[in-house]
Amino acid sequence: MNAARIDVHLDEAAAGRSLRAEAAAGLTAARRTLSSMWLYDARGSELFEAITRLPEYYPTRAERAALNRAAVDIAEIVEADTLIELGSGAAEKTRLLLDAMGKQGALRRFVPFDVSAAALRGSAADIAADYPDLEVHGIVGDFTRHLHTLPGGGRRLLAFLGGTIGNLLPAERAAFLAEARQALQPGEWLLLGTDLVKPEATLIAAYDDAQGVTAEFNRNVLRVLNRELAADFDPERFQHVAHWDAEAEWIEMRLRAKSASRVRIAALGLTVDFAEGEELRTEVSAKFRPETVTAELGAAGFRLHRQWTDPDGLFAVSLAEA
Ligand code: AVJ
Repeated sequence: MNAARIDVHLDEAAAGRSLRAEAAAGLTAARRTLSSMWLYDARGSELFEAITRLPEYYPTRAERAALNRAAVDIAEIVEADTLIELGSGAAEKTRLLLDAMGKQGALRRFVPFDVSAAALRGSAADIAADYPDLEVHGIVGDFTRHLHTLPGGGRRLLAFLGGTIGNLLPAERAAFLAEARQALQPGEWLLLGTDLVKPEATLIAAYDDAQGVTAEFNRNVLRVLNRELAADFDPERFQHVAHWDAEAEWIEMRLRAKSASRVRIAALGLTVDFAEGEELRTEVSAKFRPETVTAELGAAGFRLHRQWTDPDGLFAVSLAEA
């Protein structure tokens, strides 16, 4: 049996400290914010999986359709022997690339990279079992801090799919792309998935679905804070809000206090008062225009080689050379 090797580069204690410091700052700021990383505990990850199957949540299906069109061309253009996938939860889309790259013939190694050791062990083992000739080398790390730990050698394709880059603020995004460029050698490749700007009604429906799954996903973050930070939020007293910021071109998920409430966050030594109607931002999800993706890649030192979308033009995958 083909076993997967897993390297752990994440110091969980240090990661926890920086996340808590950021939470203390964000919860006491004039406009309250929380890192979207808190959304993904086990229940949050399950709820996100349920979101990807909702009729209104088009990004997952649209990206799959774009990759379906693109995978064979990508494999022939890059001729890579290594596929590195950041945030490698989406095993189904990974397989589209692995299959095309396997047929092309150069592929030898798959490097899934994820913050969650549990998710990584599962997907690495599944891929290792289904692709017996592939060397699987998983890395547990934070893609905003540990890109320099990626194994070198050969000719690598670094894939960052799902539109997750949209969860970074513009300055964080620029820093991430610059680090990705540094981690690659000239002639190696980046494949980037980005959700595209579209009519507001489509976006709001995708982030505020009729069944309320996204609302539950958003409110679950308060349960995470209750458990991880010994807080006493009452999730039922907060309403899910999806807001389109037309200026910044991003969706914000927010939690709006239905009534005035005082929350104790014991592990941070904090008491936070919410006025009725006051909002806490829990996520930004930026939407892109094809030409801004090209420009941002260019600013980081990448050269766009080709861009694909799904047939409806909802989502783009961009292939760029380092
Ligand atoms: C997994 C981060 C790409 O931003 O669309 C889904 C998360 N948030 N519904 C996104 C999410 C609300 C999703 N990403």
